[in-house]
Amino acid sequence: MNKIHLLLAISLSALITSACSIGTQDTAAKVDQRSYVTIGALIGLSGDAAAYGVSQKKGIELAVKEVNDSNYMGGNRELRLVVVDGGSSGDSAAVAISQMINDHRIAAIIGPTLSSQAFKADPIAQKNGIPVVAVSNTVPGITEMGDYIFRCSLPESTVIGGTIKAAASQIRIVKVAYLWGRDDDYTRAGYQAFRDAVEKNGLGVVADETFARGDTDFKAQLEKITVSGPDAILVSALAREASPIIKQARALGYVGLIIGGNGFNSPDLITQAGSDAEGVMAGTAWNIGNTNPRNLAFISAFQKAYSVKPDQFAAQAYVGTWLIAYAVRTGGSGDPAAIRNALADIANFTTPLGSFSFDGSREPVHPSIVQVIRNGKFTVFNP
Ligand code: 1QQ
Repeated sequence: MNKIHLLLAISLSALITSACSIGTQDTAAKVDQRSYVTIGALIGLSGDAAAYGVSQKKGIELAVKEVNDSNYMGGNRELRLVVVDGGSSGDSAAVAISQMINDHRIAAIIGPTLSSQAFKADPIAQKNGIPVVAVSNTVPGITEMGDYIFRCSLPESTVIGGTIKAAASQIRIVKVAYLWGRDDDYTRAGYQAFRDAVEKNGLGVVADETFARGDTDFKAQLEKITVSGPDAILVSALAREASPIIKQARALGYVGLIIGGNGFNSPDLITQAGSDAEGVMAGTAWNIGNTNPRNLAFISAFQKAYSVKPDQFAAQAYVGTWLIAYAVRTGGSGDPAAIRNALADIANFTTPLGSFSFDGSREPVHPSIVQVIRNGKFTVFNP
């Protein structure tokens, strides 16, 4: 090697070394720029909430994978998911959210599953300036907890209002009986929503009975209700209590209508109540039969990933995750405050729930649906 060649070789190797070190610095710089946007999923994977939470987890994981595979957020940003079991009580959710916020640099939170948990957990996120997208909280007052709290789950009053209107005008029910859980925020709000809708539609009330979370025997209340001769029993219950209520009502010989709300929308209800669930009505934010192309794409991807059909809770959790990704993309940042501001601006975003917007109070705007269980499936009520 002559002198010139030697010099060339040395400078070439120096160039390569410096290019490599630029590469290393570059990668480090990207990490510093929060190229990972960490989402905390606080969902109920144990206890009463598991009838919804297990499905929510699937919806969230599918959305995260799709967002990352398509580099949807741009700028080398990727979603990183932290899933935490919030249990089924308010206290367990509060502990879980604090731990999640302490242990990770969380940019946004999805959950918690039950409204009774949200009332304990969300103020902690609000205080820490981390946006929350509720994907199954339907009780009034959720978004009023603060300007960082959003929900993509339709309030119970919306879905129940539509269901009672349909039952009154199409099935011509006249007299109703209430059976509701007295110790849970969701079941109490559902009872209130039923009462408002009953009054609005001019229906009569022949019985009003309650139960507690965890009860398994509802015969005493159902006997009083059946003797009073209602055209419909309006049940405000989580899935765990709803299934035995339906079975025990039928066992007592009640053949009339049974109507529920969001709490009924778990496939567990159909599995557990079996043929007794036939004809049960429930309002919903989503139905598997909706043929909008975005919904069809979601259903097909979900079935491919998990070999089971999605339910309302999977659909809403999937949408909640996409809303956060969309907010990162449109806001151009993975910082909590920027995500919060971009979420607030979301309008007419195409989702499996239909065209989705947040109103000025961070509440969801999209159509609600009335369902009836036919041949073991939630189908759209179409009299
Ligand atoms: C709430 C609900 C439950 C039925 C959802 C899982 O709507 O707690 O608000």
